[in-house]
Amino acid sequence: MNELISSNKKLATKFHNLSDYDTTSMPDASEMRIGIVVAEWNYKVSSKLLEGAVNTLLKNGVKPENIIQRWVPGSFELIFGARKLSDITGFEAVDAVIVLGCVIRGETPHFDYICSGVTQGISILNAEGRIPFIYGLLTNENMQQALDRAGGIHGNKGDEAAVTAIKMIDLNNDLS
Ligand code: DLZ
Repeated sequence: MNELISSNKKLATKFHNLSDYDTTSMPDASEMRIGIVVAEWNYKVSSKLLEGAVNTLLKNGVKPENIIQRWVPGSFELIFGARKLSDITGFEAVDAVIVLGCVIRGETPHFDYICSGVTQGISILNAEGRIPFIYGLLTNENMQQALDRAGGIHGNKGDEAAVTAIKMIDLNNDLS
């Protein structure tokens, strides 16, 4: 048990860059179907998050035709978009939904309302326990901080979301 804890700790402290992950321990993703909902707001950032997520999914063996992507106007709409994608049934059903967006603190209280709304919404969807919903929302003070995390010096949160989706689908398959 101690060994397990210390190896997990090592993993947690080793990776600072959002795009860093152990490529040798990734589950087989060749049959996974993944939905991605992206907010148009702060397109310069959200399009980079999308690029990162799609590239990482493809790199890990997800088939292009198994990535189902939709745009929504702003981050607040990510919840509805994610829910709708997750409602698809039959052979087109997705195994996980990634939401991607970028909220920048402005001069209005909108920032706090949107961030907490999206966080709560995605938490509720996750708590239903049907499929995993992956939270790829950047919540930053300014545009530079966001760009740093969307393919900049801190990596790309889209990559991180894609890796998380694959791992959570694998966990769900294992436990279902
Ligand atoms: C209204 C708004 C504001 C002020 N800021 C952002 C933001 O930084 N990032 C984002 O994704 N969306 C923002 N929005 C739009 C809301 O998410 C939402 O689209 C509108 O309130 C309509 O429901």
